Amino acid sequence: MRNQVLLIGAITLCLGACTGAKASSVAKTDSTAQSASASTAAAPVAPNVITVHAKDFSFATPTQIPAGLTTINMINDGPGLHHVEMIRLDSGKTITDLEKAFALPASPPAWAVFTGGPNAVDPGKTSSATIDLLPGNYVMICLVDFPGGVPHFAKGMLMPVTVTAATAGPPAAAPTPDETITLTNYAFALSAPLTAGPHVFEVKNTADQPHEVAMIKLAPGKTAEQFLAFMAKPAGPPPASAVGGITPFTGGPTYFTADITPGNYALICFVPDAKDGKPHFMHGMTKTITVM
Ligand SMILES: [Cu+2]
Repeated sequence: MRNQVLLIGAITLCLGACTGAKASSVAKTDSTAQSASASTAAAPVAPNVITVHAKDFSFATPTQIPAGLTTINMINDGPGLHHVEMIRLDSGKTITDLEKAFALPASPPAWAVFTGGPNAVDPGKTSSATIDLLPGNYVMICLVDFPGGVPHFAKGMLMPVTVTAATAGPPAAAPTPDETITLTNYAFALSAPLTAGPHVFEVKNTADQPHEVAMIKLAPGKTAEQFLAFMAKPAGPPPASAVGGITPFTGGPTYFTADITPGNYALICFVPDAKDGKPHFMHGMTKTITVM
């Protein structure tokens, strides 16, 4: 139980601008606690933490990450909306192969494994997600195509990242969620009504294709439909702010944190459908939630 408290502490710390120094001091505290009780089994440790800066149109990121559960804190340096998607390249495929595949109208090939990451937040904010990284070659990519319809990876937001063998020691324990979101074709199901306050969300995708959670806080009186209309054709002030979530992935679980305040939220999936290429929100994959 005490370790769970420590883990939640680490995640709460990282909701703000989490630095590598903070992360390593958390890890140190944890390993000191372990050696103090050497007679007990190795205690689980917090996930590895990395910090990524995103801006128009590049990422500043560590290019080598040890395998295992990893909390990615993405700081959006703006001025646009950005997110982090980690795509694992299997079958010896390269970043050039991925760029070629994305240039075709077809769905992404099976060797491009979508593993998620922190979803879009407004400029100046931090989005935090925890995902499990296997050793291999990954591409960190921004699929956001707002404004103008050209995906940001085509403007430079793609970076090769090598996930190396896990570091020695006990494996990291998963964050302790207080809410589970289950993704299906084409719906979001919440395990409990959403309440105000900081939350750790667990997200499971039980479908046969990638889905995402784009979490949006609607401006007073605005609807998810008005937000989607704005995304298609921006005019006037944005009717919502982006507050994070998890980028497209299969399987899971993945985790993200968000501080929820009273008002209306929308969960939206923008992933193009595997069968007809239409974004999943056009298949009904939006959910509006009122938080008292
Ligand atoms: Cu971007």
